Amino acid sequence: MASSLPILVQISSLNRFRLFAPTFPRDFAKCPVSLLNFVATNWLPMSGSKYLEKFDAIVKSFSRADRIALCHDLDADGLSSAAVAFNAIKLLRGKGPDLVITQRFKTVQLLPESVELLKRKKIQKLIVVDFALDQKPESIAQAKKAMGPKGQIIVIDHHKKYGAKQPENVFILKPQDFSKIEPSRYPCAKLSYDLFSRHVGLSKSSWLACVGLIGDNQIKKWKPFVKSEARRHKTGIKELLGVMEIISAVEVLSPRKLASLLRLLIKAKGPRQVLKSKFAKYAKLLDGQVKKLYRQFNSEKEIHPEQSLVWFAFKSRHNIKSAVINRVSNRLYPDKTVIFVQDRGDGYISFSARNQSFKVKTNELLERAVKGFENAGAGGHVPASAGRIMKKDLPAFKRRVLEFLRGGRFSQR
Ligand SMILES: [Mn+2]
Repeated sequence: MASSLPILVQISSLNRFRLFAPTFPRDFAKCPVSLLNFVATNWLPMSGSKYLEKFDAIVKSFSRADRIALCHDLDADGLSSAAVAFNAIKLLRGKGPDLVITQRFKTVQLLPESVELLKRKKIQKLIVVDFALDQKPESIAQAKKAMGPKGQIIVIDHHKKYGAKQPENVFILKPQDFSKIEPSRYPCAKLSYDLFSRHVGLSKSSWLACVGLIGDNQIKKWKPFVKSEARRHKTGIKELLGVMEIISAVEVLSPRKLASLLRLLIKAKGPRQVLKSKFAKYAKLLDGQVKKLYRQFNSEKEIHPEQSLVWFAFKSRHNIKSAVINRVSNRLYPDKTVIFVQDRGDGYISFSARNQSFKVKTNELLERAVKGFENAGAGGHVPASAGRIMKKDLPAFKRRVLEFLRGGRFSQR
């Protein structure tokens, strides 16, 4: 529960100190406190608790008069994070965000119309959850420009760190800053829940944190939390999983309805309200398509033993690959790199990669494999990542992936 957070912080700041101690005089205990303070504030990077203190200060400053916007990723963790953050802001200042931005498609940048909205709605504080806006510094600059000199951006995210320097009035908070938990194992819905729980009682939203971490494939890591919060809400893992599947299905089959689904998640008292809603039919629809693609995978997959790689290319109009690749990678090939390559018939190829063993950094593999390609992008977590290239670059992309994996690049440990 939330109370575990301060302990984590203590452990992580202790470790930082231990790392640093060998370069310090042996009997540093005898050093004047002022010298220690000087070293801590001037030589060391911001310590874990400093990051949390900064988060606390920002959150405490939220007032009714502020114009606040919330922007989020489109998957189950992204929507759950947004619902948790929405409810937290409402508790903090007696009023939810003034604007919720559910973008047209999944991306780590703010689309031009989103930037325009910030301007038109006179937003002063933008909160972004579950995507690495630091991957797009130009997006940060555009948002800052739209909000004016006093505009503030807060990013709560659990992807890898991209930008080294944070511009003024931009605060990017990731688990890496204050916790030893590998960031992909700390889904943003749980992260947001833990962070905002430092200020408001969020137990009514804890089931949403569970939905998010199930969406990001982290139920094993957080089993005690999920079990206790399921009990609190008189529900079970099966129902939480059902909500996750509904969000994923709407994301794939009808992304334009995500904004309305988010409003339901914010209002709902528990999973049952979502399972009974008009959105439930999408999960059934998607399930049929997933089963079909799973069969196609089994007959058409390519195994590359030298690279410990399973490669599968297919055509589909819907962005269905995440739902299937998770199943394949968890159930059949947890030890291998699995890559799905999807042709949606729009001149682009989108792809996903998984490696549940953490032996290959799939995010860095994909980022390198698209480098220099026109209109291309890639990113994500060590065990789960994705991206897009133009169709003409597919042969070169595949050649690079095979070469990188054969050479053992992007391997860990
Ligand atoms: Mn996430």
